[in-house]
Amino acid sequence: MTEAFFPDIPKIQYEGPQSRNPFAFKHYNADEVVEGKTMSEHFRFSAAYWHVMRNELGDPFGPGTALMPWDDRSDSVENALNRVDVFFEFLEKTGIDYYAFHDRDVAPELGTLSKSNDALAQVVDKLAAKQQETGKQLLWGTACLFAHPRYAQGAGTSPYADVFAYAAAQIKAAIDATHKLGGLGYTFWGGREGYATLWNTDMKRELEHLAKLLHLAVDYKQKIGFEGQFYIEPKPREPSTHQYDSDAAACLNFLREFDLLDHFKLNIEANHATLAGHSMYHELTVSAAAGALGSIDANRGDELIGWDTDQFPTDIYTNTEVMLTVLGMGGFTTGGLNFDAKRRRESHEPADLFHAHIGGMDAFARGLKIAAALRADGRVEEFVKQRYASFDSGIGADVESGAATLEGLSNHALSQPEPVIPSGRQEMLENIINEHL
Ligand code: XUL
Ligand code: CO
Repeated sequence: MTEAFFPDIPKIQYEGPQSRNPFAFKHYNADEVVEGKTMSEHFRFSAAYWHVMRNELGDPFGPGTALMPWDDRSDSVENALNRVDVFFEFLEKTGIDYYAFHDRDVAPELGTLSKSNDALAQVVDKLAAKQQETGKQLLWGTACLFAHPRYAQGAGTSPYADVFAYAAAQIKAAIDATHKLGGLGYTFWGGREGYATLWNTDMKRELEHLAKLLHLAVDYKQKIGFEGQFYIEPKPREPSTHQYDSDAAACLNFLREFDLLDHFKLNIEANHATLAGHSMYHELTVSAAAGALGSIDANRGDELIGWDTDQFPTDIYTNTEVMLTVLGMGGFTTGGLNFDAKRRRESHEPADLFHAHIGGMDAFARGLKIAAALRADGRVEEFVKQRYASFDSGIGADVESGAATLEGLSNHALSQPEPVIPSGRQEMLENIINEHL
């Protein structure tokens, strides 16, 4: 394979915690076995095409700063095809096995839908060839239904039927592309599926339309025999004032209300969780409890900034919670850890792409090791088990089995002294976590 684009960057190798080489892993050791699986099997790391290849690092106050010497900044298909070589060199050198894309990341939006579809098909052929050559896999594909001005008032929730149809057309082409590439999943993130003001919005109709669009996608998926997992990705706002897929609980309720729960799992993103006023751990726990945790967009926010900063997931405490949840559900099936994360605007050199992903992978390796150590230690798990032990027998078991009645519980309470409850021991448990950090 050509290695023309990052000439100064070596293939990143594991050198261990003592290494001071910035282009080496200190903790991520792809083949190291933890709880019976290699690290690379646990994480299923994925790189986001939109951040690695297309994010120029602009912000609302200034243009992009990213140096991309391989990119002529044109909308030509040639430029798009050339980016594929750059991206696969990046995947090879970082040892990341999966990737994710939006249709418009990999191929340009051209003057007409049919030209855009043709461009996408050409790039997909090249992606297929590169996958074949390298063994890399598509974690999920998606359609960008939020950037073009036609979607300014929504895609599936647009008040305008022709916009709804355009969104459906883009989803069809993006599912076709994902199917052709053997994608393991397909994600729906509704950046504009929400509202700016209720004064111009028929919420009930918009929600029904969104559900209709997802049903149409499910029907199409079944028709063409695409077996990848559908995901819905919660986020409360930005760009919309309010997004309907606001958090995991809202998504689950929406899916249940519209009879979609069998066809979707959730793709949970850390910075979206915090924007929703939740911790990542909360969102993962809600999803996992519903048997609906499918995949993860790995990143983090900034405590001092109230928007979606999409920083690399370097917080070891959060990564420990993530990996505890993933290990607890028996690992990913179709999903993985997709770095939906971008460099800071100041980190504009190509080398920074490597530092960023190395940091995320190392920080997750530490999270995994700590999570595995906590599970082997067992004290936290045992504490939680004991905390609920009164439901294992007697009146508690009757509650869980459905044998209890309100009168029976009343008689039980009347016959007992005032309940004395033990401590929740939060600080002691936090101390145990810190013992392993
Ligand atoms: C936006 C976001 C998206 C989705 C895919 O905040 O997370 O990039 O992951 O559309
Ligand atoms: Co995301």
